[in-house]
Amino acid sequence: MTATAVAHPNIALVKYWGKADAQLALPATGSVSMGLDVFPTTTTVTLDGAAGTDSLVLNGGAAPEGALLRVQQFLDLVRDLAGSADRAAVVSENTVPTGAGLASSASGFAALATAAAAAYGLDLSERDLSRLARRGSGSATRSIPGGVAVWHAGDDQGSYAERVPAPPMAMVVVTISAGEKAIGSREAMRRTIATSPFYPAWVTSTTETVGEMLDACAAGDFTRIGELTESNALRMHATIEGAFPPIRYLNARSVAVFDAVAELRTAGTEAYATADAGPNVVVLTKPEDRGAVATALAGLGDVIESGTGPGARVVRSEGT
Ligand code: 2P0
Repeated sequence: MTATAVAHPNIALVKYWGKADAQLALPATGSVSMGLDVFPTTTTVTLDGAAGTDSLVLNGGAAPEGALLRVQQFLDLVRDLAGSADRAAVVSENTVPTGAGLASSASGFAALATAAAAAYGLDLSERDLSRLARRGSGSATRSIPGGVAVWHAGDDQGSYAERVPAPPMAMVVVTISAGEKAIGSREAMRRTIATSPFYPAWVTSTTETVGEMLDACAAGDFTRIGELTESNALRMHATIEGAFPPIRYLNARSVAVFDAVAELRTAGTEAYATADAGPNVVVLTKPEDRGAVATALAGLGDVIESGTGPGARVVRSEGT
């Protein structure tokens, strides 16, 4: 059996920051995202009953040991579900430009979950596929449905992502730094929970914001969606900066993009900034404004425009 799947990254409008259960990858709060239509990951999983171990090729080269281990642990979950002992060869092509600063784990584990489920003959609903992707990486949960999606907090059964109705939206990715981030989000989440005095307030306020965001999406209220997006991103960064030792992802050039976005609003163009675990900034716009926003921000970094993207899907499968 072999299956190939494609998945896209997503950018959170209401952020996921911290787990309630690391083993089951249950988030401390819900989150809401927009899927992108750029930077797909394409992953092929081929079962090999004769192989003694799983293998992983990333962008044509041997994968780092840590990445292979994470993929093997994920495939163990799939094998448990399928009742199979077969090892697999995994080949993954990630089109995120080096240093774009968009986490590849969301599209990566969404594509892997989709391809592996098909290759191992699991017939999973979208909900169960998103629960499975969650075990690979939290943000991958939201790349299964694509579009504008909510990832529910809850127990193992209840923590999945699904699409929600929303107005047409676009994003402009502003890449500031090609450098590796100083500290990975997994470790940074742990440190934030353990040491930031602001973390309990983050959980309380974000839980509230998820509800407000879903209301704004259902109402098609782009302005409210944008205001909540920028506010929630800054609250996340404030919470992370409250950790000890402190973690600061935004740099002076990131802040310059937030300022430029505020100036765009003053000048009458609706745009709202957000940022994840790194210095790059992503700007939420209306589809009709994305070109103008990209032009206005072009001097501050490399800009790439994106519309709202599709969910993960199998593009090829063979065998019996
Ligand atoms: C998000 N981020 O909601 C947040 C905002 C980064 C900042 O999800 O440990 O790679 O694999 O569950 O999903 C990045 O964390 O973490 C992330 P794990 P993940 O998009």
